[in-house]
Amino acid sequence: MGIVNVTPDSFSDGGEFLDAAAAIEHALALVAEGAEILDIGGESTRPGAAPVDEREELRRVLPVVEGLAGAGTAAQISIDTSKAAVARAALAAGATLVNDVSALRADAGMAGIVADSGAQCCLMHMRGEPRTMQQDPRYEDVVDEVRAFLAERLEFAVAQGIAAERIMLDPGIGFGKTEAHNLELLRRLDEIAALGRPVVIGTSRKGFLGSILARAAGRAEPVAVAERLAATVASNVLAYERGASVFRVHDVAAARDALAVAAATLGERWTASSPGTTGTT
Ligand code: PMM
Repeated sequence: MGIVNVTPDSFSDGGEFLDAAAAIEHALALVAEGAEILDIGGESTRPGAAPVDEREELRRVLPVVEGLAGAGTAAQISIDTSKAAVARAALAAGATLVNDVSALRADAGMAGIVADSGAQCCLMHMRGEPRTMQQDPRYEDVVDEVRAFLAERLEFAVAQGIAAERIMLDPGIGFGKTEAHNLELLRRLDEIAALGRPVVIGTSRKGFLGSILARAAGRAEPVAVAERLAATVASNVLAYERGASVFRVHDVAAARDALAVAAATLGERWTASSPGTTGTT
């Protein structure tokens, strides 16, 4: 899953693809690198980010979804939003996956939109909201709590008419979690995969990687976002080995090559949609 942030303030690529033409060109380049899903987002969810109103979010993402659908891209188009109106418009324009970091909690209309459209959805765990989520997050057992949350959201989604086969789950790396929480989730990702749905993992260039690299290099400040590619790849390979099947990344070619080797090493045949995902992912 290649990331296409149409935002001025995302933590690693904010402002780079704010113009629709630049975002579309970038998205098509990610497909050429091997992306099977393009995740289009118009609202940054980085820690401390301010919410974006519906009109502005639509203005950012809709031309990109329309442009990609019009270009006849082979990739599945995912809309990264928690707003029902944005999801509805994107689905009408050609998106077939709703990536909702609120797991259908932020907007009462979202579950119905997904259910009626027949689209897939990704339900992600987040503690709190982006503005405040990194203020001293605590858990008794982070994996048990995230797994219980995702099980409850899966049950809710199915009760709202979204077939289980259309649902993917994501532990939400970095969303209300310390470095130790993120690492525990990655270490025990098989417990999340045991819920029986494809697991999406998003570690790409995130802050905990910068902190680990800084300690390893004896540096005081987290390593810069642009220097986190190898760290991202390492976390994706380990997540794959523990059952993740969708990898939300900025750098698609590196992830694809690393995962192909990981799959071959584990004796599995690699396609971007293996293992365990439905046909379209
Ligand atoms: N991370 C971000 C945004 N959306 N969606 C899912 N499903 N999982 C994630 O980990 C996730 C997400 C924040 O990262 P970005 O600013 O690089 O998009």
